[in-house]
Amino acid sequence: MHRLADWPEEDRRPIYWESPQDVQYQDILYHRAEGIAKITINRPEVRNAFRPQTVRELIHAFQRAHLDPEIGSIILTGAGELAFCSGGDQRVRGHEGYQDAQGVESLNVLDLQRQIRTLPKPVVAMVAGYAIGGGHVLHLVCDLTIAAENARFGQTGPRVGSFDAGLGAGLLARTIGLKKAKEIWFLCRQYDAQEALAMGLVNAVVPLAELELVTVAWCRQMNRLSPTALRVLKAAFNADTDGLAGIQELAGNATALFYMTEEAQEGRNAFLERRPPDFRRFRRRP
Ligand code: S0N
Repeated sequence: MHRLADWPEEDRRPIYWESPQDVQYQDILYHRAEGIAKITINRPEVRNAFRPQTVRELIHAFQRAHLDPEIGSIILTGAGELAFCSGGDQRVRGHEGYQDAQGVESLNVLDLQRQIRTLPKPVVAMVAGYAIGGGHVLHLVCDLTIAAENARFGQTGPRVGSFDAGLGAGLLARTIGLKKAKEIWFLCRQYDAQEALAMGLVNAVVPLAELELVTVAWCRQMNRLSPTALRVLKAAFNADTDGLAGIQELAGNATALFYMTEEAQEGRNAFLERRPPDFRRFRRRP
C-alpha cells in the first residue's frame, strides 16, 4: 500500500514521538512511540554523511532499541528531505579510514551493518533524497526500505576511491541480481525511486509528504504480529548470506525457544537439585 489513503484509519493516524532525555547524542536523534524506535542521522549540512562519532552513536541507539522490550520495530532515517545518508564523511577520511576526534582511523560502519542484520527486530529504512555510497549500503542492510518519490540511490566507491566488497556487493547481488549489482558498482550511476522499486531494491515508493506516516503504518502492522515469528524469520532470511555466523544467529533462536520448554528446564532443575535428570516424560516427536 503506497498511499496513506490505502491504509485503515487506525494505521494512518498521527504518531506522537517522545524523545528520551537520559542520553544526549551529538550526531543522531532518538525517538520512540507506539513500540517503534526512530533513529535519525542528524547531519543534514553534509547530506547526513557519517563520521566515526555518528556510527558510534548509531550503534548505541540500535542497542538501546534492541534491548527495549517495548520496541517491536525500528526506523532508520536521515534528517531533512534531501538525504537519507551520503556515506562516509569525506572530510575526515584519513589514511586508513575515517578519523575520530582523537585521530583514530577506523572502519566502524561495518560493525553497524552487522548489528542491523543481527538485532532481532525488523529495521526499516525510511529514505528521502539521497542514499549514496555507504549510505546506500545502510539502507540495503535494513530489512525493508520505504522510499519517498524524491529518493535517489547509488554507489560512488570507484569514483571516490573506496568500495564495500562485503555486504555492499554480496547482499546487493542477492537482493537485485548479479548483473544489476555489478552495473550499480561499475558505473556509479544514480537511480530514482521508481527504478529502485522495479529492481526490488525498495519495498514501496510513497509521496514525500506521506513518507513518515506510511513507514509508521508498516511498523504498526508488524508490531501486531508475533515477535518470535518475525525474529526467527529475520534470522532465517540472513542465515545463508551470513554463513556460519548467520546459522549461529538462527540457532540462537532455537536455543532460546528450547530453554522455554519443560524438557530443557528439567535439565536445569536436575542440576540445581543435585539429582539425575528424568527426561522419560518427554516424547520423541516423529
Ligand atoms: C549525496 C550527493 C549526491 C548530494 O549532492 P547535492 O545535493 O548536489 O549536494 P552537494 O552540494 O554535493 O553536498 C552538500 C554538502 O554536503 C557535503 N557532502 C555531501 N556528501 C558528503 C560526504 N559523503 N562527506 C562529506 N561531505 C559531504 C558537500 O560537500 C556539501 O558541502 P558544502 O555545502 O560545504 O559544499 C553528493 O553530495 C555526493 O555525491 N556526495 C558524496 C557521496 C560519496 O561519495 N560518499 C562516500 C562513499 N564512500 C563511503 O561511503 C565509504 C563507505 C564506508 O564507509 C565503508 C564501506 C565498506 C567498508 C569500509 C568502509 C569504510 O570506509 O568505513
